[in-house]
Amino acid sequence: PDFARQTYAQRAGNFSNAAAKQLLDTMERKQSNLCVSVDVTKSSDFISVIEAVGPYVALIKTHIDVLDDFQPSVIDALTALGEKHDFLIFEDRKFADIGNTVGLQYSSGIYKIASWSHITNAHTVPGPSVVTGLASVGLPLGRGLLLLAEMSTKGSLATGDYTKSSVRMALDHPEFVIGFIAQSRMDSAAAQLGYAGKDLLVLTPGVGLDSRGDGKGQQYRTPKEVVEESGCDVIIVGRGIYGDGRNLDVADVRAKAERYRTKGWLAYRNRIAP
Ligand code: BMP
Repeated sequence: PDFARQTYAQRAGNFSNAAAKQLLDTMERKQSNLCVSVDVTKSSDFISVIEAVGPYVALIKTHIDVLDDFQPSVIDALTALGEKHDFLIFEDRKFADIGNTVGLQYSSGIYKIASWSHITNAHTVPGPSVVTGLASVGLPLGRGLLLLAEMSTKGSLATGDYTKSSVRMALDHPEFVIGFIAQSRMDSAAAQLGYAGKDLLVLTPGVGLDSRGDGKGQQYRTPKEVVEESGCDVIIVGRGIYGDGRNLDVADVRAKAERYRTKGWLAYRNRIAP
């Protein structure tokens, strides 16, 4: 099957993992393939941005460790907004250690990521034990994992054989790994590895409509390039929506989220019914 031509609702049936099904169903229900990455350092701004964009997103991505004034109550507020606005939560933790350590980092410490984040991600550099270590914590909770198969940054080393080996790691753990952070669909790599029948999601950062880069290595492509031309499933947008995070203009943040949601959905419609 050509998964890139299926609807998100159809694809929910391709997954056994609860978080993947929930994400695809949410995308279909809200007609949104937008994930907003809320990389601000004040908890009050964090909540303000999420309140503003909540109606337009299927997923909120966090870097919970950049909050200067983190308190566990922020997680309660985030979870409540997720229920109110019908979105899932993705902590962009990029785990990259031995299985025992990543299991502890996922379950414990100040953040207790596994207790609130539906989806998280990992670098594949340690090999398959990073997946099994995280799965031992996340799978009983119905969580899902994304593997970083490619990065958006200039000069990224995650290319070629590294990317292909990351695809193999995902295909070997279909109950917990739901897809990738990547810049394009991984179907041809999967087919080369002899797994043409397995659907995996592609969530893509480095998306912007008004800029091609940030001067610090980030590279931006448009929703059309990412979803329609490269076959990715979810656009991840941060500063394209809230700028540098200073002097937040909530009405403008809302308008930008609406704009990215519209562009992302149009690119998806064009892809499934060209
Ligand atoms: P922005 O749209 O403001 O450039 O933010 C992009 C977000 O996506 C950041 O949170 C960054 O950590 C993340 N990200 C990325 O930009 N490129 C990758 O390859 C992987 C990421 O997780």
